[in-house]
Amino acid sequence: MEQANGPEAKAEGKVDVTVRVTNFAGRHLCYNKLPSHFRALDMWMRRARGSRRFAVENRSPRPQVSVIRCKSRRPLVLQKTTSEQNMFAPTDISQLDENGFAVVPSILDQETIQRVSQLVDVARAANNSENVANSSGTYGLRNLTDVVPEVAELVRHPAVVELVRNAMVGEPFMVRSTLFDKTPGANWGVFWHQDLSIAVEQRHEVAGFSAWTRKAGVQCVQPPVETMRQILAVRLHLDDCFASNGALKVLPRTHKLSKLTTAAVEAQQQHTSEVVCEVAAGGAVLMRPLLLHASSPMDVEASRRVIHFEFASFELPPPLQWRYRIPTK
Ligand SMILES: O=C(O)CCC(=O)C(=O)O
Repeated sequence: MEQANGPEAKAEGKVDVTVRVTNFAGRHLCYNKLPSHFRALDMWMRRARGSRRFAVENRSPRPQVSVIRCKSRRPLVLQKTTSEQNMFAPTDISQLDENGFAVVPSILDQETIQRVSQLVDVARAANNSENVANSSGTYGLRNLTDVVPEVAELVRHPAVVELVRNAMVGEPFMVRSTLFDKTPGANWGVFWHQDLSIAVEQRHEVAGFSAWTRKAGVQCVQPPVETMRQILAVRLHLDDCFASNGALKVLPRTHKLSKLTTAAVEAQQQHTSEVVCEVAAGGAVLMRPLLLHASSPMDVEASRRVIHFEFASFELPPPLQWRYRIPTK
């Protein structure tokens, strides 16, 4: 692979790789472009090679085509990614409404990733009331823009703005921010669930709004399901994120359902093939909150920092108000 892309490509840290995906009998399934960052690609290929589900062959030098054969009958989990030139094209997220999620590589540049990572790590080390922690340290930060105000700059980052505006109707603003991390000391997983709550300024009894709770001092409530359908989660990755270090897993198209009971969640899990949203540092996963999602503990010693933003472009029924309302411009 290194030879095929030439020393220049490696020096730049980039490769342009097309992967042909076939079933194990060799029948063509699709072509996928893989993440263009060499390290991410390398990790991905190593993982695919190590897996009993895939056979990986490298083919023709330029453009490089790797053939991946899927041994299992379950669909191969590969994100549709695109080249850097057209990564903000609407087609990148064309499946969002149908599948309830989309994976978009290379949204944030290296400098931004490093700066935000440093700020977030400093905040984690401090003892904030927003910290979600165990004895081994902090593995989450709620109300992230309260703790690290600079994170709000990401909401106005041109690539993030373009992405969010392509995905939403109206004038989007950010209504909630959370840091999710996994560490060897806090190696958590979360079972299949939907995100059902929003953060509001103050409690007011309004028809259709129920299950009031306070999280890290912020009033939260479950709005009607139609309200949740209009929200978009944008997860920005500060670390490479693969199945091995606890990437988000989703059950495609389940966002079209309503609020699900535990039994209904289990039934969906039986009948829907999960997709692992693998993405390199700097990439994003877009997700509708009602989509069933989960994540597993890491199999490797790593960290997995994800900034999870939620965006809306509508007001709540008065007198309810959003707790956070950070505009994209
Ligand atoms: O980041 C993860 O792995 C899980 C996040 C999650 O459970 C959520 O967004 O509700």
